[in-house]
Parts: sequence; C-alpha cells; structure tokens
Amino acid sequence: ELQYPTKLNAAEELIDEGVRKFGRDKLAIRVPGAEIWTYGELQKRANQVAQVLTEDYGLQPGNRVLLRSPNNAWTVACWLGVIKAGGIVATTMVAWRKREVRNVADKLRPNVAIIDHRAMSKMPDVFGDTPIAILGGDDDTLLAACAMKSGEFTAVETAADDVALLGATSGTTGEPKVTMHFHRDILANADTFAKHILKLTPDDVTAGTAPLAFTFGLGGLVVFPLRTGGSSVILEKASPMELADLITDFGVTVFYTAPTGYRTALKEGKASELAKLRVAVSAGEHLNKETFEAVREATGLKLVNGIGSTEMLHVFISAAGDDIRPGATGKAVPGFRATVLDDDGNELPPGKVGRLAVIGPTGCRYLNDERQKNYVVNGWNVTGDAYLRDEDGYFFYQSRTDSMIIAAGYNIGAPEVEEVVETHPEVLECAVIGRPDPAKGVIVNAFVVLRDGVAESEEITESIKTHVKENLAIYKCPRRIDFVDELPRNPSGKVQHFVLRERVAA
Ligand code: 3SK
Repeated sequence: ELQYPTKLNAAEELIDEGVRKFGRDKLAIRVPGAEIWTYGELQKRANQVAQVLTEDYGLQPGNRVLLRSPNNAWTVACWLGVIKAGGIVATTMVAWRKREVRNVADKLRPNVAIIDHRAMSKMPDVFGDTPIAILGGDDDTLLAACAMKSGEFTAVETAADDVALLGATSGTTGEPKVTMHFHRDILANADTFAKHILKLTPDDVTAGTAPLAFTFGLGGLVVFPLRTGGSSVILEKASPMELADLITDFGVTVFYTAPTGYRTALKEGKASELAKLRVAVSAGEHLNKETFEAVREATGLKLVNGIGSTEMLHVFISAAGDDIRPGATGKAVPGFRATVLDDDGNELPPGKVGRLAVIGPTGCRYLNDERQKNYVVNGWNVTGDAYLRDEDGYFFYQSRTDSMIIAAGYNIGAPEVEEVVETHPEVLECAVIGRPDPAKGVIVNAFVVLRDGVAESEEITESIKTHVKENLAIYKCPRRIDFVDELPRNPSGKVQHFVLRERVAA
C-alpha cells in the first residue's frame, strides 16, 4: 500500500525533489524549436509563477486557478507554480468552445485565471470579473511579471488530502463534471502505473499527443517523467506523425497516444520510427486486437494497453511485456483492485459481462455534483464501461454502459451533441451514436430528422456540421450524418439508441 506523509505538496515532490534527486542540470522539457529547460530552470519558472500568483494576485492556499493553455513549457511551469503556491489548478481543454468553457468556469468559480493569449482573444468575455493573467502575446501580463521575480519560492505546506487538481470533463449531457484530486493522488498514479507497469527511469524521454488538460497527457508528459527523473518533448499541436518524426531526433523512448494515433502513424509510414520506442502506451479509447497486431507486425512493439478515467486520474488496468494478452486491457495495476459488478452492485464471477468497478489510491470526488452517487457505489468507482474478467484476472472491454462515445481518445457525450444539432434551424430531432469505423475505431454518427419541407443535401449536411463546430469542440462534430424519416422509439416515446447501433453494426 502507498504511504504518504500527512503534509505533502505534490509540486514540491515533483520539482524540488526532482532537482534534489536528479540534479539541477538534468534535462526536464524540450519544445522543438523553442525552450530547452533543465529541472533547475523549470523549478525557477514554476517558482516565479508561484510568486506572481501570491504576491501580485493575492492567491491564498485553497484558491482555484483556471489554466487554459496548450501543451508547452510555460503551461507546465504554471501547473507546478499554482500547486506549489497551495492553489488548486483546474485545466481546460484548448479545443473547447466558448459555451463549454463558460459552463466549466461557472462551476469552478476560479479566483484567478491564467489564459494563453490566443485562447484569450477567442473568448474575451467568458471569465467575467475573474482576474486574468495573460500568458504570452502582445498583451502578456504573466511572463513580464515572472521576469521581475527572483525564482525563489518555498512550497506552501499543504496536507496530502488537500485538493490540488480539478479535472473537468464535459460529461454526457454538456453539464460539466469536475473531479477533485488530492496532492497524494497526483503522485499515486506515478507510483503505481508509471513505476510498476511502465518501469520509467531517468533515461526515459517521453512524448505524446494528449493535451495536458486531459489527465492522460498530464500524467504521461509531466507527472510521470518528473517523478522518475526523465524528460519530455512537448509540442503544442502534436499529431502522431509529427511526434513520430521526433522519436529519432530527440531519442524518445516512451510514447502516449490513443489507438487512432498508432493507426494513423502506421498509415503514414512511421513504423520504423515507432520501432525505436521502449514503451508505447495506448489509452483513451478501446484498443482492438487488429490494431495491436498491426503495430506488432509493423514494428515488433507490443502496445501497452490501459484504461483510466478523469475520475481515477490515470490508468488503473494495464499490462506490459510478457504479461500482455492481445485483446485484453490488462490486469488491475498494483495498488488497485478491479472487478465486474451486476446492476445491483454485486460482484460477478469471471466470464460474466457487467459494469467495470475499481478501488485504489485515487478515486472519484466530483465537485458539488449529484452524479457522485452514480459513480461511487459501495466504495467501488463504477466507470461506465462494460467489461468481462477472466479466471486469470484479465479484463476485456465490451462497450460503454452509458451514452458516452469514446472516439480518437476523446470522451463525447451523445446527448450534448444531440442538443446542439437540434438547435440547427432545419433540424427537427436527432440521435447520436458511436459508429464502428475500420480506420478510426469509432466515429460520431448523427441520425437527423429534418423539418417538414427541408430536403436532405450536401449543403444541409455541411451546415449542420458547421453549426456543431461553432458551438462545441471540433472533436465532438459528427463525421457522418444520416437523414432518416423518424427515430426509433419505444412505446413510451424514448429514443432507442441501441436500435441505431444494431443498424450500423449489421
Ligand atoms: O483511458 C482513459 O480514457 C484515461 C482517462 C484519463 C486518464 C487516463 C486515461 C488513460
């Protein structure tokens, strides 16, 4: 069992301890064509951010800081700086549109916001009277203020069980869910998954496509390398192909992306680059056997599959090396227990399909949210995935149990997309499902009934897509729209999404 002292500051453990254990001069972050920061330099920048927040913005321990910035070196410094200052950092996906950011900001009620200048210009009015530090650009206020600070800052003494991180997900309905994580949680995933499964060392160089605002990316690209003395290569708009090209030049050994990322990299002829990796982690969406085998055949690499959740912070079922079984997600990561429950919350025997449930050092704590009681049942965290467990303790993904669609590693709530499609003036009603796709794994498929007198056409398809993209993150936009005369409904009038799913599977 993991033991942490009662007084613990996660950022102090990551960067101050990192400097002490691995040296000031150990490489921490490289941004191609921009920053190359050692542990000492990253510590200085994080300290400057902490100084600006506490001295200039009056940040108090326990205050919330909304951080909205792409994957770059200063985003990492800000993340560490907030936590060192005893604040609670809440990251938001850069892909989110105004409506999504406003929903999260309303829920978080941040005391301060740190906003990348490009994100700021797109939504100047979203943050109300929250004091804003602008990161970079012509109107920068943060970097200029940091330049005036000494870079000396002693971490605020926090408790291991103080909240340090808020993870936001847009939920299935568009009403965001905000997950609270303690200082000890941040270290726990590194001390379980990164240590026992990935076996990271100071020689490892990490890269990956996931945004730092998604805890998959935050863990993989920031927390795990700092905890284990490694470094990461960080890119703002990281496509799998661009990252694959960096593997040779930057000596990348550990790679994180969703199965779609590996499929795309293979299709674009990057197998020889991928083959140089020591560890290739696949998570964020289901990895099917075909993709696993295609990567193994082309590169000799066995993908390290894993499932995590924003609620559990990172991966809790996985396997590496000889433990890998193609088609299985893996076994409970040491430190976690996992099982399969029936609808009444009873554990099912091996071989039966039910609801995946997990207990471990991390766990779901929603901020002010009725949905807490659905996620935590009798102490088990119930993830919303249907799974089967075999006699050896391996877990096999079956489907989602709710209306969440997982596509390209993103969580997409079908009801949220339906609601936006239905606000298009020509649309009467809409139902959205995840549709299996040979190239992409799963795509968002909308079934649309048009208003009387409106004929289906390419123009209307494009107009609906544009409407969605204006209101939601692009990854939520249906790739495919089917026009139908009516939606399948049960006798009480409820739309039967399973009928549509069966239709597309047939
Ligand atoms: O499997 C996932 O989707 C996930 C979610 C959050 C953090 C980490 C992972 C792998």
